[in-house]
Amino acid sequence: MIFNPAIETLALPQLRALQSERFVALVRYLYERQPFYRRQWDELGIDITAVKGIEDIVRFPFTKKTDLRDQYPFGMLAVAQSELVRIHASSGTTGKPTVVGYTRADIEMFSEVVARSLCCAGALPGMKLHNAYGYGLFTGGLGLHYGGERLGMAVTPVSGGMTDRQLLLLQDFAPEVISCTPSYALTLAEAIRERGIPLERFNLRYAVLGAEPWTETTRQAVEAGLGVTATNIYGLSEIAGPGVSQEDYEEKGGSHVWEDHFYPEIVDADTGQPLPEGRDGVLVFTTLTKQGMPLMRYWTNDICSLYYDSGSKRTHIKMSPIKGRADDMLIIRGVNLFHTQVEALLADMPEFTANYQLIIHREGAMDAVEVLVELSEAIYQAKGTRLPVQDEFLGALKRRLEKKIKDNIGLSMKVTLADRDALPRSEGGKLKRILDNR
Ligand code: DLL
Repeated sequence: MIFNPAIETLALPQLRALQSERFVALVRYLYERQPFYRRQWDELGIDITAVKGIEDIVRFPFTKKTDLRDQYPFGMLAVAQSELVRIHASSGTTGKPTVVGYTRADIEMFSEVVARSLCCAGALPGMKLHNAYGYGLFTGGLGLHYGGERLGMAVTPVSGGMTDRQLLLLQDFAPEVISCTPSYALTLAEAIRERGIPLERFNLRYAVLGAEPWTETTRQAVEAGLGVTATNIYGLSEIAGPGVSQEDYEEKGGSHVWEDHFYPEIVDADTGQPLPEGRDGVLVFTTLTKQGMPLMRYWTNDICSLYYDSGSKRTHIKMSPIKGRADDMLIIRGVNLFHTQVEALLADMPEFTANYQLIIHREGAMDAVEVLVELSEAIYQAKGTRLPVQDEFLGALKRRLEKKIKDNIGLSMKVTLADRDALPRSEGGKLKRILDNR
């Protein structure tokens, strides 16, 4: 089902006209109400009366996370604080959090894009949603919650963690849809396997996974382990929260950006110049309809590409899966590396689980990467329950992955085989895959 067919299948010329109209209004709105932007644009001599359409967006500078930090807590608001109905914040690893304020209309828009996303993921009105995203300052919990209700689902606000209780509710409430981080979906799938619960006890059909990068390797494991069709949901608090883009459950591959509200661009990480369709670069968003805290050309730091897919049910542009964040990109001996590149290579290797970790350390003057991968149940069944320490088979397996990494990524990495369940698991939230010991 398409939640809002009039908008989601709007022909591109009309979509562009709508974006232009909204963009011109946004520029005026920000200039009148937002001292930060007015000062910045005045200093740069930007004549806002010359802004006629969305193509003029390139005249404006980017907004960076540091701008939001500098304006902490409420300096980015374009409305009086009394007009807000909700405040979220993203917990930065260092310093002060990034604050986002929503008006009532913003929450309605946010709920609509999540409702669209859920439909795009396969959900229908009347189904039940088991929402295992964290409730709190994080936008995942409340974001999916309001979107599910908006679609007409019964939402259980389970939040993350307490895996045994999750399994109980999944069996007893029999939801068709689950939403959580991909790493937590792996935790749940493993817990089901370990406890020997047959998949027939569950009624799950769709999983809506996001908030961290993931690949086909994780998709295979989650789909098999939970008996679902798993799709990608993307978003960030600064722009709204989850539901900025969503992958279609039948098409898979890329995620539709809801372009009538969020105007996406891909730009070169170094020069900031716009890049053509299909090229990887930094994803930048302009919010076209927000009232509380609209952002102009917000630099997400996420790396992906954008492309139109004429074979799709919807017209809105698609974004490729996020490779990683520019600030999480490793540069190892001159080669750029995202951990998702290693994850992707574990697909079609049934000897391993989808759990892995990269450890970066120094070897003399050089950076070295050790890849910890976990042996899957298949190996134990093949070899009995105890693993021999020295085993030709395991040695060959290790060398096979080392060669695959070298051939595909162009870097030599040391592969270390970990015992099943030895690596850290998500306990509900985002999982850290890289340990940098340099
Ligand atoms: O993670 C919002 C969200 C909640 C999205 C639930 C999807 C599901 P933040 O905590 O502000 O918001 O983190 C945003 O997380 O810039 C990306 O780096 C990363 N991210 C979010 N979704 C995906 C995804 C939420 N599907 C940051 N794939 C973003 C890859 C993702 N990375």
